[in-house]
Amino acid sequence: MSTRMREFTLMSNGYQLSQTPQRLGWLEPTDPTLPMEQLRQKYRADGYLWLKGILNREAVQAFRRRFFAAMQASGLLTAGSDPEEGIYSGETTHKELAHRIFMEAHRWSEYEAFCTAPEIVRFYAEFLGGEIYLHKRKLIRYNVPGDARTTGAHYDLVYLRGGTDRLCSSWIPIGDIPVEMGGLTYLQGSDAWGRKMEAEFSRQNADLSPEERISAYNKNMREGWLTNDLPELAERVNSRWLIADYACGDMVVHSPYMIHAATVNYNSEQRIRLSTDIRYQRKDDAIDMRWTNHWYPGDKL
Ligand SMILES: O=C(O)CCC(=O)C(=O)O
Repeated sequence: MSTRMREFTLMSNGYQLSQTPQRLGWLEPTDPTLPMEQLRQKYRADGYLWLKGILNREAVQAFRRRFFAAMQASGLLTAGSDPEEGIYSGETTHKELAHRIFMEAHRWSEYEAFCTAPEIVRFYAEFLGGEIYLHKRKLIRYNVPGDARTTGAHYDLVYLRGGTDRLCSSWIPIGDIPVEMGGLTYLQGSDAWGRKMEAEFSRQNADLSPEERISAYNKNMREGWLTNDLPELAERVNSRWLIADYACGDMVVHSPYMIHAATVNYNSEQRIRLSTDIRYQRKDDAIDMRWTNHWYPGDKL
């Protein structure tokens, strides 16, 4: 890794990425004001666009404040701390309440407005070149410091096989998420690799029923995960995991074949990592109807 490497532990589901620095690199930022054709070319080549500062930072921060202010009653936050900071108390005293508020947040009009911010809608309308469609199933995620469980390596199409593959995922940090806070990490060059894997899965799934064929949980899949062993995967495909210091106002757009995972939040100030991931596509492309409901635990997607 370059001189930009600094001391940090990078863990994902028990596997240590920082032990294999030769398998790590930095995600490349992109200026969102570049000509659209240039952005499209870069997306096709890399499988992602890390659009720096495309969103209104204050608006994103305001949603962070809104979310944690609502969660405060559950004991998630340190008593007396500023909700906008999202400082973990060390234990959520009212877990059921936390769960209820968390579920509700997915249905807030403020969340809908956040996901349909003018900057996002403008970007996708131009990028996709047609009328756009936002999948109703959207996910908010909060990761408390020290929680060893993180998102395993996967590509999104595994969960979205019932529609077009011309869809884009937006991963949006809600607040700054430096490397130490466990943001997303992308496997360099994996868009091409994901396409090959998906072709292979299609062959394996051919004799299954139509419902089973598109399920991430069928007998040929490991609940959608490719693996939790990120260092081994990078070694196997001779690639690197790209990490980043994400800032509030950024948005990453990734292809449904791009392999990604998350790392553990090791923030020393106990700041909770908050993010959302949402999916846009063109309205005139096939839509996976399983994604037309709000997320709920156990929806098998
Ligand atoms: O935020 C995470 O941990 C996972 C997000 C994700 O998998 C996605 O954006 O597709």
